[in-house]
Amino acid sequence: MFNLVLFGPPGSGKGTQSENIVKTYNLQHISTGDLLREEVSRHTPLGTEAKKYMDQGMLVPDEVVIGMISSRIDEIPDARGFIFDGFPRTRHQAEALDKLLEFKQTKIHLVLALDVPEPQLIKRLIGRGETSGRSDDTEEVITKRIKEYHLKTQPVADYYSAYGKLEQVTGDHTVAETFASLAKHINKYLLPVT
Ligand code: B4P
Repeated sequence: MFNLVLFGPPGSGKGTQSENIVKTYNLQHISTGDLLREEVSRHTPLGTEAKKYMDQGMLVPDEVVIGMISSRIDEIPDARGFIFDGFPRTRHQAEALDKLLEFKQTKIHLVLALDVPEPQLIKRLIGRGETSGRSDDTEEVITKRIKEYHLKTQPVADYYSAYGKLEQVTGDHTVAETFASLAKHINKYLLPVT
């Protein structure tokens, strides 16, 4: 089993690149953003609670997200591996993920961090907001999400760096060029299936 974390600030292209990685390496995609948005659209109690945080550009409480991840991993017992997109976003989430994977006798093998300059992030997210209708893609909320990232999520990079698992990848080239840079790292662990 090979497990990858795709890391980076809001709008750095985690969701975009995950699609390519999933197809090329046959990994199971777990995106906490997608899982939360699904709960919101189904108007579940979890979704109603999460929406309050998401609409303000804040992180959803750790326990909610960790519980969701744990059940999703359990649903796919024979996976070739997982790509975690947008998770972990706090040090507490990173530690919880390590414990969950250890219980399944596996671990995080590689963390790829997408590096994109802040003006570019804002431009991309405003652009996405114009078509996606996502309530957290307004300029005011985007600014808060980026602040929240620096405060709570950036330390996750140090956590993985201390274990020698972190690799930085430039994320402001085209989607194809960025994918090629990510693939160079993944190929050291796993052969493409396509
Ligand atoms: P997410 O859904 O994870 O969203 P994201 O970080 O904004 O986007 P991503 O980096 O995936 O960017 P994308 O590929 O779409 O989080 C949303 C919210 O959910 C969070 O704010 C939080 O409230 C909550 N949440 C999620 N996970 C959580 C957790 N673990 N704990 C607590 N709360 C959590 O790309 C963005 C845009 O850029 C797109 O329009 C794309 O087309 C464009 N783009 C991508 N790559 C490009 C490139 N190379 N060139 C030009 N444009 C590009």
